[in-house]
Amino acid sequence: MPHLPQKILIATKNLGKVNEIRDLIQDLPIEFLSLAEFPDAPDVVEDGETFEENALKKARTLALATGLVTLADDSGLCVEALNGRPGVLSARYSGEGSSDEEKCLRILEEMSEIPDSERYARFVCVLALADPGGEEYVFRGVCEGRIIRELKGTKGFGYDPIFLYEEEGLTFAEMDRQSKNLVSHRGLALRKFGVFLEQRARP
Ligand code: ITT
Repeated sequence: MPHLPQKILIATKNLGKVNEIRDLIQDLPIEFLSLAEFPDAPDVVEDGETFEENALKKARTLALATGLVTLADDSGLCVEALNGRPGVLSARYSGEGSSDEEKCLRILEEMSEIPDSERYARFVCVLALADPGGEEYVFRGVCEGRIIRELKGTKGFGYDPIFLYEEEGLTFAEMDRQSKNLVSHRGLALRKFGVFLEQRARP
């Protein structure tokens, strides 16, 4: 991919992700399209064992289906005391179609006996960029924190209300989008993606 693509499809159905991605990639002459503009796009079964496998599968499938350079995000929460769960199962932990609150409550329940000193967790985000010709790139970001014992805050999405970002003393759901983006797993991966695009924008 020697040149900057004119259009990039953001292949996610998660509005929380779309908002964070749009916030961070604003300054380049690229039109970002969403899946809302492709109602017939295929559903991708996320059956990989790693975030990388799933992100690449989503990006590759949608790039081939639409003919557009496509960016996909696979991400999730990995809790040390739960042997890395929910991990790649983050979106459907607590059952298919469960709400964000139900997913958070399930983690809290599973961790009820875990002492404060062992509640380490990390958010991981893998962004995959695929072009219909078969070129593929991956950008990864990780953010470390702790799981608290109740839900706190109403911003963000997913597991944000139970994830304490210790440097701020706040959960991600108590931080506004800009502050979260500065330190989050997705923010880090997106900045790597931004550098990649800027290198291609130079004449
Ligand atoms: P797409 O596959 O359409 O992108 P999804 O929500 O199904 O959307 P994933 O399979 O990557 O996406 O699942 C990621 C889940 O991990 C997501 O649904 C949240 O529950 C959680 N997650 C990821 N990033 C998060 C963040 O920044 N804050 C809170 N929870 C997050």
